[in-house]
Parts: sequence; structure tokens; C-alpha cells
Amino acid sequence: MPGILQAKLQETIPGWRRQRLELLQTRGEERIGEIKVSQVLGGLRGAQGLVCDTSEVSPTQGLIVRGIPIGELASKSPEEMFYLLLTGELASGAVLNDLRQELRQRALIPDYLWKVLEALPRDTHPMAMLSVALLALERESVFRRHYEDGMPKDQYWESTLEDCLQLLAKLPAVAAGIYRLHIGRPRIASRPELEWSADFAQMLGIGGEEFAKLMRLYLTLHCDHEGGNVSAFTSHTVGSALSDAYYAISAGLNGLAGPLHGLANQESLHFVLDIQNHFGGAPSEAQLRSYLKDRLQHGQVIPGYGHAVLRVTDPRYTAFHKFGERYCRNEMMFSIVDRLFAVVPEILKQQAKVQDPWPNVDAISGSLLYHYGLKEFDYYTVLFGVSRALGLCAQLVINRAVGTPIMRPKSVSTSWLMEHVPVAAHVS
Ligand code: CMX
Repeated sequence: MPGILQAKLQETIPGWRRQRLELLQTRGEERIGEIKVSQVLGGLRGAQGLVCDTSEVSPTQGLIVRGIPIGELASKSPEEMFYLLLTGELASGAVLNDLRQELRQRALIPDYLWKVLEALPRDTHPMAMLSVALLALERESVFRRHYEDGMPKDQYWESTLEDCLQLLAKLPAVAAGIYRLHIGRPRIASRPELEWSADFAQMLGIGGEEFAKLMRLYLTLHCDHEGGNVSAFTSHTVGSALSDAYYAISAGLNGLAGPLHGLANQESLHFVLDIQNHFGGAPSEAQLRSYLKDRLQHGQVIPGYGHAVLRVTDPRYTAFHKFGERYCRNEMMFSIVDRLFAVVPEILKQQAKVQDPWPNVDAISGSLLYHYGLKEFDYYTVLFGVSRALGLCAQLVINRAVGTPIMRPKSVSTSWLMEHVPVAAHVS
């Protein structure tokens, strides 16, 4: 008997398929833009070449999930976000309960997984452990089994959804198990009666209602960021080869592990701690101004500030800030985060080249985690990964449902560019 989510998708997918077909038939040969050489050489920044229906990032509003700004979704649970990302609708009580039940039924971790993780050297990076764990679980893939048995194309999405539910159901215990191994402490058993994020928080071994609330917020806010960021794009590319969800999500998380992507949050926390150590506490605004100017003069960036797309304060920063105001207002690190907000934008605005002087989510998330005792910096990207897996899975299921073909953009050589692109008039 299919769950409510499966039934909802069953009903919705024909509409998505019709829309895609109509687009191809009625607008297939129309142009939506041009690509400049600077974009080809510059990581395709701003080039529109992907479809992502789960979310978009607006320069002025930040993350918008299925048409709803993330600031309005901060009170939702990660399970609700998954349902929203996937179907475009907010789950009501019964629907949500059904989804939670679906996850609970699939949460059991096979014993071999712990043996694989325990066999890794103690100093293996937690992100590498997470990726290894997902690859080890690949033997569970229903998609791969059904594909080998000749599953028809229009059923691909169902076994992909099954793989994704299996993967997401197991993710909190897997990620918490990695944390416990990392700190050399025994694993803590799952409490299936809890929500996905609350169970994760208790399996980490960090108690308290406030930390559970922070985890819920963290896992909700980081769930998706449209389709062109490194993890989403990578996951999509790997998935487009019909590699199953375990391969695709593991690949996406490998991208998230990079310092220019998911790892930036730990840089920001280092920065706040350095300020605390340097001044022996929270500095005055004048002290901070001179410290930051000195840093910029030495060619260093101000971590947690700026964004490739955003041009306003990241609403995810605002949501975390509200949490901090409520629960750790008098905490030293929170005061430093706040003081940075008072002075950094005005300083960055003086640097003409900086497009966005405002804080991004990383300016605050690490300080909150640290406050509650989660002090292993190199674990932070795993938290990010647990959340982002929701969006990667939703995107994968949708792509399977509409039959997105294998990715294969054309590359050109540097000499081709030199030979075929005319020199701009203002240069010659
Ligand atoms: N401090 C100092 N200089 C900054 C800056 C900052 N916070 N943000 C941007 N700049 C500089 C850039 O380094 C760049 O300088 P160069 O031309 O000398 O290389 C110039 O301003 C223009 O950059 P930009 O167009 O405004 O920003 P980009 O799209 O190139 O880069 C980002 C975006 C996030 C990498 C950049 O703002 C940065 O390095 N910020 C600090 C690190 C950080 O917070 N990273 C987390 C990102 C979170 C996320 O992506 O989700």
C-alpha cells in the first residue's frame, strides 16, 4: 500500500510531464540567453542552463522554497520541508504523520555499515565517513535492482523515491554514529517516537530542548539552495547517468565538503573565536573596525559576509539571529556576531569590488552550535549535509519523474575560444 507521499506524487507527476512536453514542443527552439567567454572561464556564473523546481535563490529575498521565502518557513520541520520541496505543498497533520511513519519504518541501520565505519582510521574526516557510509549503503538500492530487472522508464521515480526515503530515514543515525565515533564515544540508540531532527539531536548526545530546537532550525534552513550550487549540480549530473540515489547524494556531499562550499561555516566560527581570543572577549566597535580593516589590508576576506547571488542579509542568518536573541543573548560569541553585523557591512561597502556586504548564513550558524557544546568544527559540514540531502533527494526524484536526460554539455578548448571568438571592439 503506497504512502500518502507516493500517492500525491502519483497524482502530480503526469502534470509535470505534460508541462515539460509542452515546453519542448512550443518553445523548444527559443533562446533564453547568451553565454559570454567570461562566464565560460568563470564557473558558468549567472549562465542559465539548468531547471530546478524545488527552490530558487533571489538576490533580494534569498532562498525561496516552492514560492515561499525561507524566513516564513523557519518554524517548519525538516520532514515538512522535504514534502514541500518534493510536492510543492505544505503537509497537513495526517500527511506529515504518514511521512514520519514512512521514515521510521526504514530507519534501521544494517550492521555492516558500522563495521565499515569502524574500520576507517580514527582521523578520517567526518565528511569522508558520511560519503563512505552512503556508498556502503548502495547495496540496498531498490532502483538499481529494479533497473537490472528491466523496470519501465515511467516507474524510475518510484524506486528512486524508495531509495531516497531509505537514505533519509537512516541519515540521522548514520551521521550521529559518525559523530560519536569521531569523539570516541559509544553510539546512542535511536528513539523512533521523536521527530527526525530531535532524534538526531539526542543521538549526537547533546541534550536539552534548546539544542533540539536549534537542530530543527538548522536542518530546515539548509535543506536546499536551487540547482546550480556545487552539491546540487554534482548530484544532478551523477543522477542523470541513472546512478542511484546513494551514488548521487554521496557525490553531491563530496562537493559540499569543499572549503568554498559547505566547509565555509567552520571558517566563520574560527574567525569569531580568533576575535574573542585576540581581545580577550567581545571588542568594542572601534576595536573591531580597526581589526577588520587590518585583515582586509592583508588580503584576507571577512568570513560569513558576502554571497555569489544574494544582495541582502541572508534570511537564514536572520532566522538564526532570532533564535540567538531568544536563547543566548548574553553569550560572548553571540555578542561578537552581533557586533560584527554592526560594523562589517559599512566596511565592506567601502570596498567597491564587493558585491554583497551583508552576512550569509555561515556568519552565525557555527557560533550557535559551539554555544551548545558541539565544538568539533570538522563535523559541521556533516550537519549541513544531513539537511542538504533533503533537497538533493527531492531534486533527484523530480528529475527521474520527468525523465531528465543524461547531462552532456559541450566543452571547447582554449585555442577554440582564441580562434573563434572575435576580440571585443573596445580592445582592438
Ligand atoms: N570579505 C572581503 N572581500 C570580499 C568579501 C568579504 N566577505 N566578499 C567578497 N569579497 C571580495 C572578493 O574576494 C572579490 O575580490 P577579488 O576580486 O579580489 O577576488 C570581490 O570582493 C568581488 O567578490 P563578489 O563578486 O562580491 O563575491 P563572489 O561571488 O566572488 O564570492 C563569496 C562570494 C561568498 C565567495 C565571497 O563573498 C567570500 O569570499 N565571502 C567570505 C567567505 C564566506 O562567507 N563564504 C560563505 C559563502 C556561503 C555560501 O556560498 O552559501
